[in-house]
Amino acid sequence: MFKQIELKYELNALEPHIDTLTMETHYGKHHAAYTNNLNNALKELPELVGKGIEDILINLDQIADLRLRTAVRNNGGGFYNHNLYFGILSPNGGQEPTGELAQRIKEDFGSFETLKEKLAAASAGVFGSGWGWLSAESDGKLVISSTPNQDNPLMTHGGKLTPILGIDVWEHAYYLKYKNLRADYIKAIFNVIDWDAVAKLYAARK
Ligand code: MN3
Repeated sequence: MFKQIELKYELNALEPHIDTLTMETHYGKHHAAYTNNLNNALKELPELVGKGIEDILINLDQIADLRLRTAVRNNGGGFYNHNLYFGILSPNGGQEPTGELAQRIKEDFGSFETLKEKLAAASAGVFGSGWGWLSAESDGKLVISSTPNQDNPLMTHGGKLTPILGIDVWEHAYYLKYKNLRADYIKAIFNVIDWDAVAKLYAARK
């Protein structure tokens, strides 16, 4: 049984950048539903019991039944992506990265500001529902990408990229407060991204 990440902050703690009603709906309904639907799909896939979610998502093509493969792709992706998303948000976020991650950002993008601009542009440019991503290769190189739906870099790069930061640009992530202004939501979310949490994922990359 996969379980939603426990939040390290209250549902109203990310105000005014992420509003309370959005958090209640997003974490309490959407993420809960992905998790529930994933667990239901896995009841029909006993061979996957005990595997980690990363392993399952990297090897989706090993699920022979196309209905179940789609269910795990969408709901397993939704489960994993939101665990990452809610885990790298914090009311104490918005700081500058430090240490190894900061050094690599400078090497790969020139500056933290440039990284934020490029990540914001990739996220804003998703057509329809999807995600903007910052991931790391095993040697530490940082890669920005985007995916549709609940796909993620584990699926698109066969495990060669470890996602370390995901920006959810589904309308359910921002529409209650920002309406059609996705770019304003993306600008605001940088105020609550916990770069210490991102750095931990970077250090733990595979
Ligand atoms: Mn979402």
